Amino acid sequence: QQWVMATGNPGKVKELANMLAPLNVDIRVQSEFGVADAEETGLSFVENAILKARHAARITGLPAIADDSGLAVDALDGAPGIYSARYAGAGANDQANVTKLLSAMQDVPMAKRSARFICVLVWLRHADDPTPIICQGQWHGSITQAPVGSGGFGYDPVFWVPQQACTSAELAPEVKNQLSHRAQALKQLLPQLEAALV
Ligand code: ITT
Repeated sequence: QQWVMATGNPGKVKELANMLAPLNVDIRVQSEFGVADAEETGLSFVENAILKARHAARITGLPAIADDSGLAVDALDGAPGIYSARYAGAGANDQANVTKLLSAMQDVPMAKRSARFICVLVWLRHADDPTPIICQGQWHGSITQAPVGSGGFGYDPVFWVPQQACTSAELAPEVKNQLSHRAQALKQLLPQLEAALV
C-alpha cells in the first residue's frame, strides 16, 4: 500500500508521519511525485482539505491524505481561520504571520485572548471518491504577548496551552502529538483508516 500526503508544509509532514506510523502504510509526500500545492479556493477547512487531497490523488493515482488547519482567534472574530497560512500575505512565512497576529492583538487584554487551533483531515481512496473520510479536531488555548519556544511550527510559539502552562512550541513533540488539534482529528481518523485498509 502506498499513499500520498497532500501537503507542502514540512511541520505537518513530520507530525502526520509520526502519528500515521502505526498503520504501516508507505506514505510519500506529494513533492516526491512532483505535485505542486493545490490552489485553496474553498471557504471552509473541509473544502480546502478535500481540494488538496483530490489534487494529489488525481496526479499520483494513489489514495491521498490532506490536512487543512489554522488558528481561530475569538477577539479577531475567528481570524485568521482558513487564511492562517496567508495571514501576512501570499507566500508569507511563519514569522511574518506571527508578527502580524501579535500586532493585531496588541491592545487585547489577557482575559480576552482565547483562541483555538482547528484541523480537518481528509482521506480519499481516489480522486473521484464520493465518500471521503473527514475528521476534525480542535485545541483550545490563548495567544501570548510574545513568541516563546522553538519547537513545532507556524503559530506554536504564540499558542498558550493552559493544561501544560507553556506554549505549544515548548512542548516535547510526543506531547504535542497527543494533545493537538491534529492529534484530536487523527484519533478519529485512525480506526476508520484501519477499516479502509482491509
Ligand atoms: P499545505 O496546504 O500544503 O498543507 P499550509 O501551511 O499552506 O500547507 P494550511 O493552508 O492548512 O497549510 O494552513 C495552516 C496554517 O495554520 C499555517 O499557517 C500553519 O502554520 C498553521 N498551523 C496549522 N497547524 C499548526 C500547528 O500544529 N501549530 C502551529 N501552527 C499551525
